[in-house]
Amino acid sequence: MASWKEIDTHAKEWTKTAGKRLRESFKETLNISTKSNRNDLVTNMDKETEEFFITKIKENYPDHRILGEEGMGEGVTDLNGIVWIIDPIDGTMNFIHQQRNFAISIGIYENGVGKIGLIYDVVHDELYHAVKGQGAYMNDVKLQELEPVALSDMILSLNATWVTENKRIDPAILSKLVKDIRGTRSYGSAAIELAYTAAGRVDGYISLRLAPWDVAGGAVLVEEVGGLVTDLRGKPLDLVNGGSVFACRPVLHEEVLKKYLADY
Ligand code: 2AM
Ligand code: CA
Ligand code: CA
Ligand code: CA
Repeated sequence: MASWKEIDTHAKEWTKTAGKRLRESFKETLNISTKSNRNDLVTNMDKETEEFFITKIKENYPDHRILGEEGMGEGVTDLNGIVWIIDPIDGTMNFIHQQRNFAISIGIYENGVGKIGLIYDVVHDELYHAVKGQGAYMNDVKLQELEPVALSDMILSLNATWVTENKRIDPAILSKLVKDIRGTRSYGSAAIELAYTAAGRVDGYISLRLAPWDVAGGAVLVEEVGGLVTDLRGKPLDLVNGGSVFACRPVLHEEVLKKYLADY
């Protein structure tokens, strides 16, 4: 069996190569189509990037399985064995409209346990990276263990959707939290928001609707620096079906769950 060190080296190398290709694609014309609705976008580069990873993984690790957003891997319905959970471009709307604030996100899991997390902020050339039990890094800089902060000092990454009328949560619940903390930020890429949580640039991240590939890489990063990643009820993430996500510094995670999300 391949060593984790080798898998890790490959994953980093392929991510850098795919990122370079994405930067180069800025000078080409994008082919954009919609998925479930007019704001749910996908481009030829999302598909090309996912295909690139699938080809590399199959060539090198034929027994590994792949769960990717664009569905070019096989239909994965459990996390048995080694599974690469891949979002080729997280933040496609940003990729199209801003040419920044998007990332390649990869989580490599063994029997449901996150072993490697990689989030590559392609335009800033920032590779957030963790191997379980070996620390987390942004490029070559080691990320510090997350310390608790006071709720009144909290900066929360959150999409405004969740404090307006929506199908998933009573907006009163999160607006109360938003009023009590220092401030909110919204980057439009779950992967970047989770990487920022791991790096301590924000203190937490909440979303009511995420897919496995949005969080698989970020969860490994955040947990490696002592943060907590659960759903909004404090339960473990469902990395096959997706759902809500609350990633946060220690202690503060529990406080927010108890004081604000008990009624959710
Ligand atoms: P994407 O760009 O890969 O689609 C935007 O707020 C964040 O939510 C991005 O991480 C985006 O990922 C993700 N997202 C967009 N539509 C989604 C959907 N229908 N279900 C889950 N996540 C979604
Ligand atoms: Ca998408
Ligand atoms: Ca995504
Ligand atoms: Ca995507």
